[in-house]
Amino acid sequence: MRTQVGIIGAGPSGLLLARLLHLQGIESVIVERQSMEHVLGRIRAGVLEEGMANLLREAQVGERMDQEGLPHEGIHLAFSGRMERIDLAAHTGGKAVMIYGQTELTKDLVDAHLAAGGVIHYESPAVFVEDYESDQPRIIYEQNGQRQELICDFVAGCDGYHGVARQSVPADKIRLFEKTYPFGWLGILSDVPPVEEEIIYANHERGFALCSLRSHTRSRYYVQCELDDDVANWTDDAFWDELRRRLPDEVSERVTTGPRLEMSIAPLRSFVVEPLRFGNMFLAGDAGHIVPPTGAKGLNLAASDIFYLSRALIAYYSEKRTDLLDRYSAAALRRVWKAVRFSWWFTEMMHRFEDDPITYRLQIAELDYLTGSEAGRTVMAENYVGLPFETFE
Ligand code: RFL
Ligand code: PHB
Repeated sequence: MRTQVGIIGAGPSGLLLARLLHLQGIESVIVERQSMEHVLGRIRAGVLEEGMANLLREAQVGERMDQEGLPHEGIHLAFSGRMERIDLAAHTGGKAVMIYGQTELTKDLVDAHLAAGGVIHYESPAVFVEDYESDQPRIIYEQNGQRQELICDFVAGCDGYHGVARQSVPADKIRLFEKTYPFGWLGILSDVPPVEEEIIYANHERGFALCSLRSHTRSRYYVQCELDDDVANWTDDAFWDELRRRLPDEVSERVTTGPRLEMSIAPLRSFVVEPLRFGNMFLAGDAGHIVPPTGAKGLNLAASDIFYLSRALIAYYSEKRTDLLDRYSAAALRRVWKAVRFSWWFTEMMHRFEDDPITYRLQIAELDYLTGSEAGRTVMAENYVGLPFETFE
């Protein structure tokens, strides 16, 4: 089989790229390891920056997001029994974030792409990318137990942290930067009204907690847990008790509990690959970088990579320009590193690290300073709503 752009992975990165290319008449084929049901059943991110929301509108998949999504102009930081609201809009000239689940967004992308005749091969794991330095790179994948080849002009490795695109590159051609954190997040999804309309990030001596939501009737909560913890150790009641203990009293009293729709544990890591381009193969999204979820940047970084990559590929096919392809890696990474830094800083400020009383006192002093200063609030707000995409044309 032959196509212009071969895409590995039907997560948000791969689908958004396919959609933006399709709208410019550029052909792609996506190969995805999992089934469609599996991909659409994953519960992940929920906060979209304005830049990402705009890119989804450009990809003509913003309709349901605009109808059902909840624009948020503020977040709360809870610490020392207090709650401080950061007014995102007031500190960023009116910017907001959009609450809309990655699960819904992925469904919208799949529906639009298939309706437009797009090709996605599910249950077709890529095993290797060959000849990516040549002008005919090939994705080797499996389908129904048979080895298949997809010959392309370009390969987009949108295959997440465990993907094969990155692993097709010899170790001496790639630099990996990685930091793991000594804890995870235990998350619950439940059809109960959220305790607060806006997201709460809570620092507590027992550990971090997060109150988020998907709608007015569906809540998403997290508590920091041990890395080796297991969902099987947690009853619903144990989760709700632990969550309530970590919130200020006034908030804790208002938590509505209910049965889980889903419960899972996610590890936390910071990870960056340099560069993001290898000949005619490009990495985008989680294939190229991971951030801890504090700050909600992972999905948004996937979108900013695709912003740069789609423009670079479109300039190549429409004007035979190669300069944007040459600049992709540096432009994407510049924004990636700033979000990696923000996510690391926010993580360090909010989580419990061992039994070190000075760390906790320093965190509280930092939160007190940050929320008591206009400059501090602005730093938080402008990072949270998302730094601007660079001009890339
Ligand atoms: P994805 O979504 O992981 O998609 C990659 C796709 O590639 C497929 N794949 C392969 N396909 C073919 N052949 C192979 N060999 C393949 N290997 C892998 C996979 O099956 C998958 O379908 O990466 P993408 O598209 O780059 O999107 C990135 C986002 O999914 C990710 O950044 C966020 O979900 C991260 N993240 C969060 N980000 C936020 O911005 N806010 C959040 O609140 C947030 N919460 C989360 C998260 C990630 C989580 N994970 C990964 C456990 C919560 C969780 C639990
Ligand atoms: C979520 O709603 O899943 C969520 C929100 C904010 C975060 C992380 C996750 O920082």
